[in-house]
Order: sequence, then structure tokens, then C-alpha cells
Amino acid sequence: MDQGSFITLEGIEGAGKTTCMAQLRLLIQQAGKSYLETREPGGTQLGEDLRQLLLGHKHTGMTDDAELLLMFASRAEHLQQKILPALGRGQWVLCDRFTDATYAYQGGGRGIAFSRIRALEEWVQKGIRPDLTLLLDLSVEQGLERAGKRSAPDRFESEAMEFFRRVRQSYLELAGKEPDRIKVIDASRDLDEVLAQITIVVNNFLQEKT
Ligand code: Z5A
Repeated sequence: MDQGSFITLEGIEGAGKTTCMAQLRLLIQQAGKSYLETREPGGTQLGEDLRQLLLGHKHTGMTDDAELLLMFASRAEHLQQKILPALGRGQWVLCDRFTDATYAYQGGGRGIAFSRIRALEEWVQKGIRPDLTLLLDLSVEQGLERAGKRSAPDRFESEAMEFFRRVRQSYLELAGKEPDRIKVIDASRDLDEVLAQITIVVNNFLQEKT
């Protein structure tokens, strides 16, 4: 049976993950792979309900620990119900955000110690990690300008610039520690240039897998 891979997209607000997911999907389709496209928080009924709690404005004063645990509750359900079964069937899993977002937002942004996040990662994921992560990197100003044109800000998008600077910095530090897995894409460029970078990285990865 064909062996699947787990690919994630990451970046700050407005980095272009949704836009770039379409290109990733196309490349995986062109390679003839069966795939599951999904997102976090979310991806299951429970996960999508948790997403509404996490992104909506009903619980603006949510504690940092509650936010972290809800992210991992969504992830636990997602892994058991969707991601692991798909990988078990030999499918490719294309996921909009995963645990790198937790290190960046709850770790870098909120200031929760990475060691506590790692403990939850080990407990919930039991060694399951993405095989490839595309980190769409651009300045906070550019990201928020793009995101702002799109819709009303969610609970995260209402944070201050300094929060997003820490998030971006954490993402770049994660990429520095794991350059083989996390590929930094310059998302500040015109869309066709960004998509060209993604094509090169994903095609290289597909070649390595075959
Ligand atoms: N979160 C967390 O804190 N901890 C966790 O563990 C996880 C998540 C998993 C939901 O994420 C929130 O959850 C997120 C972090 C937190 N914070 N927020 N908000 P989300 O991924 O669903 O939400 P988002 O970051 O706002 O993503 P988005 O809405 O999907 O935006 P995007 O995908 O990055 O951007 P886009 O919609 O593709 O593009 C934005 C606009 O820019 C759009 O008009 C595009 O046409 C345009 N665009 C895109 N690329 C370009 C280029 N290259 N040039 C010009 N214009 C462009």
C-alpha cells in the first residue's frame, strides 16, 4: 500500500495559508495521491465546536491554560478520528495549522513554557508529527493588512502587534531548529512567486518519498 505523509501549513494571520492550501492540494492531486484536507483547531465535529469557542468573542477572558488545553482537546479528537485513520489508509493529510501553531501562539504569544506544551504534545500525539511543514513567513504589518481586508477580526486577530511579533519570532525559531521539516516560504512576495516556492518544496518532497 502507498504510504501517506502528513503536511502542515503554518504562519501568522493573513500569511496566505488558505490560498496556498489550494496549490498544495493541486500538487498532491497531480502526483496521483489520495488525500485528506483538514484544519486545526477543528477537523471533527467536536473540534469545530471548540474552534468556535476559541476564535469567537464569547470567552474573551479565557485563561491561557484553558486555551492551551482546548487546542490539545481538539487535536486529540482530530488525531484519533481523522488523521491517524487517514494515514493508516495510506492517504496524505494536508492540515491547515497543527502543533507548531501551539508553540508559536500559546508558547511565543501567550508566554506558556515550551516544556509544558511539549508534555502535552507527547501525551496527545505519541510521536506523531508532520513530515513536512510549510511556514509562510511575512511581516506582521503585511499579514494583518491582508487579513484585515478579508473579514472581522476573530479573538486572536484582536491581539496587539507585539503578540504577533512574538508569534512570528517563535515560528522562525522552530524552523531554525528543524530545517529539514519546516521549510520557510517568503510569503511577502506576489502570489505567483509564493506558489512557485511551494511547488519547488513540495515537488522535492514528493521526489524524496518515491
Ligand atoms: N491557533 C492557536 O493559537 N494555536 C493552535 O494550536 C492552533 C491555532 C492550531 C485560527 O487559525 C486561529 O487559531 C489562529 C491561530 C490559532 N489565529 N487566528 N486568527 P486560522 O488559520 O483559521 O486563521 P487565520 O490565521 O486568520 O488564517 P486564515 O483566515 O485562513 O488566513 P490565511 O489563510 O493565512 O490567509 P488567506 O485567507 O489565504 O489570505 C489572506 C488574504 O491575503 C486574502 O485576501 C488573499 O487573497 C490575500 N493573499 C494571500 N496571499 C497573497 C499574496 N502572496 N499576495 C497578496 N495577497 C495575498
